[in-house]
Amino acid sequence: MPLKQFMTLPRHILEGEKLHPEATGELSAILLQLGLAAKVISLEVNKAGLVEILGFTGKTNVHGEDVKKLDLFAHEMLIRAMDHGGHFCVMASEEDENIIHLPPHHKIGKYVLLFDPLDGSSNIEANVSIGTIFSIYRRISKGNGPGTIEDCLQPGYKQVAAGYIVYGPSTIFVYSAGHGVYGFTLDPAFGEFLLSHDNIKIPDRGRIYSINEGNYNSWSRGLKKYIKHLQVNKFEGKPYQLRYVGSMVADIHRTLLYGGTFMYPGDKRNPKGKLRLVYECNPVSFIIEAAGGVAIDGEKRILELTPSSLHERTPIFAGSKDDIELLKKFLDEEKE
Ligand code: FDP
Repeated sequence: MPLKQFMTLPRHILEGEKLHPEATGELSAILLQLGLAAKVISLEVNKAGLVEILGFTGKTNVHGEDVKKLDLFAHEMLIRAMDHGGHFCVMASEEDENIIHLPPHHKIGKYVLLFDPLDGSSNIEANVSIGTIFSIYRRISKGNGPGTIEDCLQPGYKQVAAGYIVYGPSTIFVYSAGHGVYGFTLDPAFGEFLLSHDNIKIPDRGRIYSINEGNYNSWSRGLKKYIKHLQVNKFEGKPYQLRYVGSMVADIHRTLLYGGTFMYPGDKRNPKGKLRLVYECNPVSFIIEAAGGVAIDGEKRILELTPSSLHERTPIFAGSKDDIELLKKFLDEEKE
């Protein structure tokens, strides 16, 4: 058995910390705690088909979408797992309209945690992969008191670490603290994440494109032409393939491993697309870039956009370097 199979997530995090003598161990503690929360959420997600947990709570989230019990469970679990370590000054979740302050009796720290507790949740009842996405920043607001909205609205390039957990056939935890991207698969037998994807590099080109083609008629001319280009051309002698799960974490994870493009464009009806800059696009763009890929909003690098509100949306085109460059040419040509 190759040695890497014994590299647990905690060991990997702690060994990574030793490479940075200046590290205080706080970031390691945060990642370890996120790993624990991921295990608890994974367990609950796995039970979804067995217990009567599915169904609506009768509430809607800030986007007017129905909130299912698992969304709330994951949201509350992450807060409970992360609010007492003394590492954060503020948190924000896709399931909450406002920033989340730490309970007054807990120490206030220097980091900021932003998360989408259960992404792709409209897929839960069909037993399709869903996930959790997280972002960690340093606080920028002055003083040692509670953090502010300013701390949550930083451009994505300021992320200290980011990652996601996919609850699929296996549960996989993918993270980057800026140096390399690592994936750990949960061994359900002894409840530990084991290194399964060491130093992930996204291929420079891929054969798969991923987009909700049902929106075709609302796309820009450049995007239509690009998709047509893929449909009539071949890559390494074989036709391009369309794959779209409709769970961003699952589509991004496949793109990371196999290459190609993941796209959620703006269109005539929704010029800013659907996906949220702070909770979804920034963390996955951080991962894609750390693996050697590219993520843009059609013009600019996603990580350079400064969010103006917690729940703002942005178009996103992310994936293999050469594929995104080609796509950008198509988008630019139609602008002229
Ligand atoms: P969901 O609505 O199921 O939560 O941001 C939410 C998201 O899923 C993404 O995970 C996914 O990529 C996208 O929406 C799918 O949107 P479409 O159904 O419009 O394709």
